[in-house]
Amino acid sequence: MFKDLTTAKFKAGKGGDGRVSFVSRNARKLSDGGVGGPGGDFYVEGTTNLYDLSFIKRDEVFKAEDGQIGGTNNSTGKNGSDFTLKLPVGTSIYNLNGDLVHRIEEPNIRVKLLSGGKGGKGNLSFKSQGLEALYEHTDGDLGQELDVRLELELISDVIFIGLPNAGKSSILNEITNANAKVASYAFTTLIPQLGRLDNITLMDLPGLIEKTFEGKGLGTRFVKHTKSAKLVLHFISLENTDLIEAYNTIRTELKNIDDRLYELPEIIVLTKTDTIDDIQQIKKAEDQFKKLNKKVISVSIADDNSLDQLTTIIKTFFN
Ligand SMILES: Nc1nc2c(ncn2[C@@H]2O[C@H](COP(=O)(O)OP(=O)(O)O)[C@@H](O)[C@H]2O)c(=O)[nH]1
Ligand SMILES: [Mg+2]
Repeated sequence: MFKDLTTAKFKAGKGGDGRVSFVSRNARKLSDGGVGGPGGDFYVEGTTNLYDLSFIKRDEVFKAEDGQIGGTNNSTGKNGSDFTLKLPVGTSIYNLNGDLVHRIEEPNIRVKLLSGGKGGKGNLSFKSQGLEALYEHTDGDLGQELDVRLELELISDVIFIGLPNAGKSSILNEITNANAKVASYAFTTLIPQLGRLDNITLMDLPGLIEKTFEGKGLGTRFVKHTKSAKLVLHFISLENTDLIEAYNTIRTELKNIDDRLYELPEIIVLTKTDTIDDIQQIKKAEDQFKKLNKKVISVSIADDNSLDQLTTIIKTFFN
């Protein structure tokens, strides 16, 4: 199940404790315990390979490694390894007071959130304090910790809308690297599908429109994931007998869901041209929308040329 909200605990590593140890020299016992290794730091990094937060269990603990205890012969304990948590681009990290700690805006940039604890002092560090300090040492400091609430708002440039079966998932799969489920059972899932076309992110949001048609009223739950979108592709299957009616049905629905989405520039994508024998009929269909001053293109997943034209139109919009 798609998850865009969760809680977790982030921890940097504890510093290793200082060592108490001795070396015998000329019948004298000398302190030689080293300092503990520093605890690992805690980082976060954005990735475009994750599309939701379902990989995080509620209150899951993510932790950098602790430093190790100091060694003999004044050697420092081993460092704890750093930990990097990868999060989908668009994730905001809040503390439990609700203050924003960090927002993941871009992929592949590592940001340190929490520092590991310093290592404790070994007994060698207390040498100058005389015999009574022979067994002195300090424990390593605790690493910084943070209880967080993670909230994801997906980043997308283009939103796909249309009635179920219009061909949205099929086209997303054809023109991007996405692997969306095709066929009518797909609208039983509520997982937003994203695909990349160069550096443009396309999003098919089953549930935005389709679920409202199922009477589940889930449309608005997904609106927050459309905030960054700049273009709507409106898919209409040429199998519809009344294309304008199909168009208006979705437009009315969209206006109810979100004004901003409704006002975005829109391109009409008439799908499944391969089901129409008469080319004139396709032209007529396009003309109906051109008369409404709409940008329109006809495609079929069986016609590579039409898909190339569609990608060109999308890329040109963002140039
Ligand atoms: N003939 C034909 N069928 C298509 C085309 N595109 C999609 N389909 C079929 O239409 C059905 C619904 O497609 P899907 O991509 O799941 O639509 P979605 O509900 O809008 O995501 C599937 O059976 C697809 O195989 C097309 O260009 N031509
Ligand atoms: Mg679909």
